Parts: sequence; C-alpha cells; structure tokens
Amino acid sequence: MESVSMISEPSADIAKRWVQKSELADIYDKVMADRRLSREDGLRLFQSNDLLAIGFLANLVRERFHGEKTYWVYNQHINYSNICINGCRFCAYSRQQGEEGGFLLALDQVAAKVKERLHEPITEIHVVGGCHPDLPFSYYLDLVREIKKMRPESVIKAFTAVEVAHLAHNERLSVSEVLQALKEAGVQALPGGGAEVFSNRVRQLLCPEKLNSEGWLQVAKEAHLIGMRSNATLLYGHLETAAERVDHMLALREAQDETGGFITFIPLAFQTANTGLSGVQPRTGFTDLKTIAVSRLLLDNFAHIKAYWIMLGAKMAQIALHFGADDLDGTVMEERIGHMAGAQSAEALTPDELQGLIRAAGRQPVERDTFFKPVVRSTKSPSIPLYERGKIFK
Ligand code: V47
Ligand code: SF4
Repeated sequence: MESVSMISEPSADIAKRWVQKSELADIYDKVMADRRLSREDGLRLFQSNDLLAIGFLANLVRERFHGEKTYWVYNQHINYSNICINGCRFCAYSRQQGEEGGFLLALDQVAAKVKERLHEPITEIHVVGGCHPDLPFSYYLDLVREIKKMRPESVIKAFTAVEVAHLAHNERLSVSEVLQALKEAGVQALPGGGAEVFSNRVRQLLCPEKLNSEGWLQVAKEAHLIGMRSNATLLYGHLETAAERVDHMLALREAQDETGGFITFIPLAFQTANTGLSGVQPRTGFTDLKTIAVSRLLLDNFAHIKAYWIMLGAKMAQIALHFGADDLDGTVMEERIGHMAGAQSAEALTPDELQGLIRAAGRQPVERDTFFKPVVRSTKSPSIPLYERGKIFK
C-alpha cells in the first residue's frame, strides 16, 4: 500500500512529491533552479491555499540561505515621542501635539532608560518616534550622542525614513545632510518602519500626509549610498490587496538590486485596536504565514526575513521559522506601537525564552548584532538576568 511505504519515507521527500504534483509545480522548478520569481508567481502564491506547499518552497530558500540557523538580538526599544503630525489611520500610538496621552521624553529620561539596563549585554538600541512638529534637530543628535556615550559598544538603529525626511523638511536640509549628521552622531542603521504599503491607493486612504513611497525608497537608497544600512517593512492585514503586497515586495527587490543596503525584511502584522480601522476583518494565520513565505520567495536578494514576534505573537512567529523566516528580532523590553493597538504578545522576551522558542522549533539559535554578525560572548560578559517567567504564551 502506498500510504504505508510513504510513512517510512523522509518527510522532505514526501513534501517534494506533493509540491511537484501541485498547482505550484512550475514555481518549485524555478526555486530549485534558483531562478527569480515573477510578479505573476507572487500573485499565484497568494491565491493558492496550499499553505504547506508554499511553506515548503519558502523553507527551501530559507535553508539554502541559513540552514538551521535562526537569529535573535539582545536589544532595547526606546520610543522618544508619540507626538506626530501625520495621523495615520492605522496608528494607535500617535497623538497630536497638546492632545491627551502625548509624550516627549526629555534627554535625561532617555538616558535613564538606557541606564536602567546598563548591566545587560544589549547590542542594539532601536529608537523611533513620531514626526514631531517642532522638535529641533539638536534634540535628535544629542539623544544619539547621549546613548552612544553610555553604550559605546551597542549599535544605534534609529529613526525611520519618514522621520529622516520630516527632519530634512523642518530643518531645510537635504536628506543626505540629515543622514550624514545622524551618522556622525552615532546612528549606524535605520529601522524599516514607515514603508507601510507602497500602493498610492492605500496610502491615500490610510496615510495621505505621510512621506510617499518614492520618498521612502529615496531616503533608504541615500542612506545606503553613505554606507548606512537599513531595514524594510510591509504593514499588511488592513485594506491592501495581495497584488499590492506583491508590488511592494518587488519595489524593494528592485531597490535592493541597486544598492544592496537592506539588511532584513519585516512583514508587520496589522493590530487593529484603537486605530481608525477597528472595523477591518482581523488577519488570519494563513495571511501571516503566506505573507512571510511569499516574501522569502520573492525577495531573493534579501538575506533575512524577520518574524517580528511582537506583532505576530510568539507562537505564530515560531511557526514562521518553518515558513521562510530566519529571525525573531529580539528581547525588545518595552514596546508601545503594537501594544497600544492591542498586540497580545508580551512586551519582552528573555534570551532564554527566545532561544527556547527557536530550539523547540528544531532550529539552532544564533545571537546576532544589527548586521547579523554572530555575537560571541566571553565569560566576562555581564550575566543575562532572569526575567519574570511565563510571559511567552500569553
Ligand atoms: O512604521 C503602526 C507600524 C512601524 C501599527 O527595523 C503598526 O528592525 C502594526 O518599523 N499594527 C514601526 N504595525 C515598527 C517598525 C519596526 C519594528 C521592529 C523592528 C524594526 C526594524 C522596525 O509599525 C510603523 C508602522 O508601519 N505600525 N501602527 C499597527 N496598528
Ligand atoms: Fe506618526 Fe508613524 Fe503613527 Fe504614522 S505610523 S501617525 S507617522 S507615528
């Protein structure tokens, strides 16, 4: 009986035969030949409900890049302000100036947040805020210098392309002058936020005031030109179509062909609560896994795909490690953007918890820095404190 003999067959062989007989057989052939997938292929992958076949294909590419290695980073997030002129409809985090709930951290408050964790071996400080109407450039530069002084060994990954363009506009400087000054102050990489979906249709509906897609890509490319690297995101699970997701990925692929400066791609799962989109159909697990898998397949020139556990939840992020993702992001410590929009995940995971998730998925955890260089800890490194346990599977 065929079913009996199949049981003893290695599961990868069974999956391979399954995909070869499926509607995605020609895409399998392309993946095996390491050929670039087309827009049409991306659309067909999103249309297909053969999730395991899609995951199998994405996993082939993921393992070709990284084998079992799965990355995590010991990082700290600092949100310096939520005051923002843009008023994006999907954002529960921002406030207008003067509105209740708005905040702006003074530099000594930022310093206190860094100081609180100086005993921890943090390798990356991730800093983002809103587009504040009148915060002077000196605030941003002093903030970066202060963090650098306190944590000279950590990488500062700060300010999205949207914040950079906003600063340039407010200060009547060019984008490249702003980037150069930030770099001199100590910024080594830009986070990937603000890309949302490049579709003009969606941007008109959700964030018409925000830097447009050409502007976002231009800032990223200019950063790459002066030797700064950056990340790229896609906010999905709201009003966008599958075709708009595919086009977003292809625009990033084209930009990466030009500069090679993107470090990682991060599909950001939309959280609906307290936003102007509370009524939209909540995302499904299928959408999460397909979006990660399709991005792994289309973005053949991106080394890394991040399953950002804050937005996905730890369990879905763990499963994504077999659907194309090779990175979970990090410890984070304090997160506002997703949690103000109802994210159900914890706000921090310990290194033990992150590594436990990775091992339980049958993968090999590797601590990395911002640029995915493995972190080698000497025995003299400060010990990693144990946090309150039991917060992972909330
Ligand atoms: O730009 C806003 C998104 C981004 C919501 O580069 C929302 O390593 C979900 O970009 N639901 C900021 N997402 C976060 C970000 C990020 C996070 C972690 C790592 C990195 C990196 C970058 O969050 C914003 C926006 O696209 N966002 N509102 C929401 N309701
Ligand atoms: Fe402002 Fe960013 Fe929120 Fe848009 S997503 S309102 S730019 S903080």
